[in-house]
Amino acid sequence: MPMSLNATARKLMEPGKGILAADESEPTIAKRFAKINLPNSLDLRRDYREMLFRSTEAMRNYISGVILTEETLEQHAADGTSFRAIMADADVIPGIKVDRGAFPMPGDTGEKITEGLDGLRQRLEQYAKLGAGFAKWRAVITINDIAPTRNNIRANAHSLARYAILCQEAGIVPVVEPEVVGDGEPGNHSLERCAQVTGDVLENVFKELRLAGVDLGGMLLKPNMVLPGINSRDRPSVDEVARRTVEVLREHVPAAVPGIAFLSGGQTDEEATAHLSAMNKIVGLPWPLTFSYGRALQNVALRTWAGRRENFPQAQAAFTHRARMNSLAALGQWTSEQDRLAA
Ligand code: 5MM
Repeated sequence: MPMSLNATARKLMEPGKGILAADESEPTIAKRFAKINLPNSLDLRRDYREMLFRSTEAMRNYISGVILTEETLEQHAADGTSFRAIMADADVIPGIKVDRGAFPMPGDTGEKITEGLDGLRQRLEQYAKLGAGFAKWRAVITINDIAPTRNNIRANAHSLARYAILCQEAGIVPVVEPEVVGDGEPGNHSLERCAQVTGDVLENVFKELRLAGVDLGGMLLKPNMVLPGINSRDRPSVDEVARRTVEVLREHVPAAVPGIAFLSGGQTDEEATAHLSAMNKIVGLPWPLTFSYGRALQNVALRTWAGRRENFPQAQAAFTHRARMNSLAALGQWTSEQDRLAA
């Protein structure tokens, strides 16, 4: 019998585990590869993802699910083993990014609207047959002098709700990702502005999810942390970020949601880990908190791999270290000393 939505969501939130976001679209992976002077070829993309998914220690102990792209969901390692078989072996749930990307919103506010609803019902049926247990859709919310507009927040929240209910109909757990972007331009907003916008966005998202009839017990939320923009003069402490993030979430995220898995959003690896750990030290949280990081899990592994299969062991060690640090953070047990000693 297939697992219930709630059981899948809870398995993704297993204590001490989190989600690996490996769903870089082609333009994004091309950017990541370009930084280490690699072309964006099919073989290199396969090798890179094989290196990650065959990090057996990390996958077995610290990772509950991996967000894949359409390409990777059906891909095989160089020796012909399917990525899905590699994940099944490590008891990791395969997930899939189902949005088609964020495109400029009509008008000139600099905002984006995520596309991909047309044909989504049929695609989800196919993904479910291929074994996807969860699916992710990312909405991008911009902060600038005139944004976010009410129109953009509502449009993105509505799309998230339409995607989420379609996922649940297909027996797939929606991982709802409304990202208030902190590392884009101009990026000079304060921590408080991020808190206010994040609260507003979450309020609208849950309003639309309820209107669409989404079962809140059968979904996960993937939000940004409350942080100042990348070019802001605000320098909040780790504890301040943790406190404000939890305050905003408490105010706007119903306790019925089985878990929250944060995106890293351009934070340094150690910041993303430290913030998560500090949040998990706060007592009486209504939901478990973990990671669903892309860059903050992959940065060092990507550079260490450098496009060479012979570097797999070192790159896998780097990935395993980061995954273990974030596992400790998901339990509220991470320390910077441990991070450095073990590095
Ligand atoms: C891995 O990147 C994901 C896909 O982004 P694009 O569609 O823009 O290529 C992205 O949605 C990611 O899952 C989240 O933003 C979390 O990644 P970070 O790096 O912010 O933790």
